[in-house]
Amino acid sequence: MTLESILALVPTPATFEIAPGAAPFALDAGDRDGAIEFALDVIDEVLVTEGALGDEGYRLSVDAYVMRAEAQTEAGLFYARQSLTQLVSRGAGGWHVPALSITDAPRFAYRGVMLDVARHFFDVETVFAYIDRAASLKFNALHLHLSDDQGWRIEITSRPGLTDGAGGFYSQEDYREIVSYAASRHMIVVPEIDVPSHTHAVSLAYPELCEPVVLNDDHRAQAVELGQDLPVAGEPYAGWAVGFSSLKIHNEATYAFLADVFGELAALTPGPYLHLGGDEAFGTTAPDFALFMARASEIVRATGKTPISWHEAGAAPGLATGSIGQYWNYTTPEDGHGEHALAFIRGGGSLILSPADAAYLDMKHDASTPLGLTWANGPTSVEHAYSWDAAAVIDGVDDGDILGVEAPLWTETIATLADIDTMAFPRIAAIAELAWSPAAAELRTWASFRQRVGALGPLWASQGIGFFASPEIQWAHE
Ligand code: TNX
Repeated sequence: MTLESILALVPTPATFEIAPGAAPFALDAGDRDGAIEFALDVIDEVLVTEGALGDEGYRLSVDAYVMRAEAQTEAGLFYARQSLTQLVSRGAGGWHVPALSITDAPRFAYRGVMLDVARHFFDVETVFAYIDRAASLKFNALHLHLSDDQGWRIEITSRPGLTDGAGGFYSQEDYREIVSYAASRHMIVVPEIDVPSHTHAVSLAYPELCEPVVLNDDHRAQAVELGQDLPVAGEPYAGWAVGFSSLKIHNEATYAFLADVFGELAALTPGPYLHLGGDEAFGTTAPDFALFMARASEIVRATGKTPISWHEAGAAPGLATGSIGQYWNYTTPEDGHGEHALAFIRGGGSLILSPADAAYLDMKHDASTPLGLTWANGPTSVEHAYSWDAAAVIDGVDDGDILGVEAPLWTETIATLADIDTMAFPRIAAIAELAWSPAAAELRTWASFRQRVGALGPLWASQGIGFFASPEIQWAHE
């Protein structure tokens, strides 16, 4: 394989033509970073008003004399530039971009990555770095999991006790900076406050809002297996148990709290969505869960934002109309999970697909991976992360019901940017392609993907991304 013989682009474009044997656009010799800077300077960028490129599409044409990008929006030009960056390579005559033309637009409007900043907190610079990585793969949404049992990570001025705990949090000014950095890379921020469970951190600051800890046999067995303490009322918790905490559901003060929190978040967030969690409420009865999710989702909607919740909330008949469900069960759904997901579509909403056995970036790559978890059907290879289709997961759900695809990164075992990189890469590129590339795109195959992703190794290395050098991929060295 030579780099010249493949179109080294991830996600692969909707359509393209390579001019075989045509002279490439030559760039000044120099180090790779320098070459890329030069390429971005010389590209001829044109905003067009007509055509079918849409909000995010672009056309790119390169020959020996000119590199030209056309789009109807700044976002489209931005994606043309991301493609160009990946297409720079070194051939016999130095750095160049092959002669080609590409017409490209995304399959799904929502292409997300999630970072859990609650289990481990990540500073603003690290979030910026993750935004850069995601934007380079044409993701357009950063979902921040801002609260969990282990910590509350966003300043809420009306409830100042929430951020008294250890570990760190974003001031509202920090959050605004994240939002504007993301916007400059054409990404929205989707903030998540996970309720009614995953709220032990709330109970430390405002115990009157929360139920006592409810433990089950799984919690006890897991604590023994992992050698971790069980959660205790009134004490900070750093273990991996889930679903033992809950807000009080029959208490008006809970809903006043939610109105304050989601009200402040809505005011800070220009994007259209607020995520309210709703997963793993193991200590809550089904009727109480339904009542809570109905009221909480209406509180979110009253802020003017569209509520997103994890798909379990589809069990709640009174969920706010138009709610979006984020599906986390497997690429082959277990009993009941597909039905809960379908409830969002019946309720006038749509789905974001994040099947845990394929899209969860915190699953181990293989049995020897030091970081990560294995609960989602064991480790997740790059091939498995790649080899599914969003419209084939849930019977009766097709492209029109799907808002998009998201790759979550939970951080029980992940504490640094290097940890993020080694867990996310290269699988994040597989999810990027699932989210962007049309199912029928010529190169949307595993055989092609593993070559194209291998060709990106030198670019990632030059950007300081310590990707997992999966043996499934034949990595290029230059
Ligand atoms: C499941 S699936 C969770 C998180 C954990 C994650 C670890 C879902 C919505 N929640 O609470 O951090 O597994 O992989």
